[in-house]
Amino acid sequence: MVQEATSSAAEANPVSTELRGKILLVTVDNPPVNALGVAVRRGLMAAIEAADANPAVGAVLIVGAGRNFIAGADIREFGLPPQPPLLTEVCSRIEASRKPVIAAIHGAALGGGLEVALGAHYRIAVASAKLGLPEVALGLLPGAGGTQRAPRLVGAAAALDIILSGRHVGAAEALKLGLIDRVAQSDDTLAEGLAYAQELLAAQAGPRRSRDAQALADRATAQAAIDAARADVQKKQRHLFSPHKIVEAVQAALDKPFDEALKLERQFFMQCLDSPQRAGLIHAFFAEREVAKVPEAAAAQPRPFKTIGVVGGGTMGAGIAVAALDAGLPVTMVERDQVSIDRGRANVEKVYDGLVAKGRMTVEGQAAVMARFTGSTDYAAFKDVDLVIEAVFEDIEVKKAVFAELDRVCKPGAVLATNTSYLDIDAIAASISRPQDVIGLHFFSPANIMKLLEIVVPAKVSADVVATAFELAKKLKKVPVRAGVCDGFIGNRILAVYRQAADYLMEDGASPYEIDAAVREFGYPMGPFQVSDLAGGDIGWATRKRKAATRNPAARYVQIADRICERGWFGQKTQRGWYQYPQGSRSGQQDPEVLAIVDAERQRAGITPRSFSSDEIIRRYMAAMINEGANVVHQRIALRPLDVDVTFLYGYGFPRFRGGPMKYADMVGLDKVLADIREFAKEDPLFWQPSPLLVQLVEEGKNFESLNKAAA
Ligand code: 3H9
Repeated sequence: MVQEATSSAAEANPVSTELRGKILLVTVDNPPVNALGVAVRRGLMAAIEAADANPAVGAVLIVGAGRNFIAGADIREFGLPPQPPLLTEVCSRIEASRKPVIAAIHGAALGGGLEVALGAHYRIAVASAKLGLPEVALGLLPGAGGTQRAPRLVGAAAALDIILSGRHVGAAEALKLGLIDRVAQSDDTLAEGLAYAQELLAAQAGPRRSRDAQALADRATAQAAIDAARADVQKKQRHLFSPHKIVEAVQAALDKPFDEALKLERQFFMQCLDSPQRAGLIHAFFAEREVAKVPEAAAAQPRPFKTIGVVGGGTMGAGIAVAALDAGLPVTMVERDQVSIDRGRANVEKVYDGLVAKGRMTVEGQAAVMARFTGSTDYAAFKDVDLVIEAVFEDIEVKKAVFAELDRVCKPGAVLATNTSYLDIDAIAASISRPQDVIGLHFFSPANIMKLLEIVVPAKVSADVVATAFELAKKLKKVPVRAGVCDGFIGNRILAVYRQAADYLMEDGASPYEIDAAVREFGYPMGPFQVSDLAGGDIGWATRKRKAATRNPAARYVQIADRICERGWFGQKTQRGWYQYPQGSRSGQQDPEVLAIVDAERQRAGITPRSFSSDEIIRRYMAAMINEGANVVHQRIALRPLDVDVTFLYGYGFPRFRGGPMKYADMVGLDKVLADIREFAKEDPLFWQPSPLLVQLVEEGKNFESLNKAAA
């Protein structure tokens, strides 16, 4: 056995080679995920050169060390000057090898990782391997031959599906599609890869290049698939840049010789790389991983939890119960009486009934899940439960009464959580004998679907309870964001402010329909007035009434929404709100009577309406959001700007390709945002008070990202 280093700095080389008989074993070992940084690219290039030059080598086997084959290009290198060799050159060099090259895949073979495998001549994968070309999720396209080799191997329709969705393809499906040649019999990737290589050697199978594969031979079928994808992307992904380029790259695979099309793919890749969408999406990728890095999780071990309690069987409580059941946890739900607990159980069951009806769950599966659910009207049912989440009516006295019961029955060390969306958790914690165990877990509705979980950290909570909450989020597959205690925490506090900005815009002259249209054009799925109709106008109305007594009388207050609610127009559920929903339709129609109410309110307030361009609507809407986001960071309600970004990406429909409000602010330029705020302040200095943090950053010539970096 010959251990052969491919560079003089062997210890720094993440690609090692070892001759096993006639097979050159090439191992990529670049933790954590074997990303294809420059050293890996150089190592692979050198390994293939060495194999071609060495007569003792009959075949090459590429494997990944650790948990994955290769997870793709090194995303951290994007935006830096490219270092040779380019990955596309590496893949082409592998493909050009005179010796057969085999990729043996386990774990993730994603993006550039799969492209390396497609550059190889034969592919074997263990059954649990996940293959995919997820570049689209980063605002990119497969830029190392993926848009050319994949269609040639699996056809245009399958390739477009894989590349445009970015989904992970299991080994069995990959085999069926023709993306790989074999699914391994066992999980021993190395042994299986070596055996396959031996077999190929014995059969004298030479290189077999993906560029020569023939799955595009039926041109008419391929063209029809491309046309369908083009139409679909134009309709559904209007705002995005890279999907359109993906379709054109696959078109080139059909129209042009391989080498020419490969060059075009590179050009498209570079255009994507330079787009602000790439910057926004990659920010989102790292931000959603950074949010879980909080001081308490680093300092303390989570408390073990095996059982979950839920107080309240309404929409929220049932959704939380389903989220926990879906994660395999047993759930005990307590309600105040038999009727309520029956309704709570029915609310949980309804979710699974829906899955069964859609064929996504069997009746037996449903029964097995429901066997883990216990309903009770007695708090004593919580006596052995490790973590209880309260989801009762939003009233501090009601919540305190629930916590008094929990304090009485729960075992020492049980985590006691509240799902409140704005109440003072410090006050709830102070009302019982064990404030160190009390934390906020703010789920978003529907709680079994929405990914965001605000973990609200009161003053007296112990670090291990915070660590437990982050562990729970992981178990429930939620994206956790750490928030401090204040009215509305991160998300709802900021929402209240930009929602107000939308109301001011409306009273000053923009129609709710113009505002919604501008916000949709910005990339949101819905505008704020549509969201209000969906959520129910009565919810906001109740909040406004609650806050009326404490509202600053000098602050501007727009009454239009109250006029709408007074008529009982609460949105979709009443078939009328800001829009009309005839016969329960979900797509609203503009309502001239609403416009008349808006007009009457303007007159009452003595306002002469003016027109607003979409651009100005967005500038005001975003300035309000960013400014309050800066306040939230300044007051340490959010640890970092990226926590605000993730909150809005996962809880409020903020367009992911813009990276979140704070990333968007960085891209616009904080000086411009501040200049806007100062301009708007001339009309209403009370509302448009620049955040001290924003002012400070502009003065220091810094951006929000500098704070993310400083915290890392
Ligand atoms: C591409 O390939 C372009 C090419 O077509 C063309 C080029 C010319 N680079 O997710 P985890 C880090 S684009 C750098 O928590 P898991 C991650 O930030 C790429 N770093 O683990 C984290 O760091 P930290 C296409 C990366 O087990 C750590 O690794 N590929 C990369 O839950 C662990 O990650 C993709 O989009 C990377 N490529 O999931 C795949 N990937 O510990 C992206 C991860 O400091 N990656 N990191 O927080 C994934 O989907 C998941 O990471 C994976 C593992 C499924 C692999």
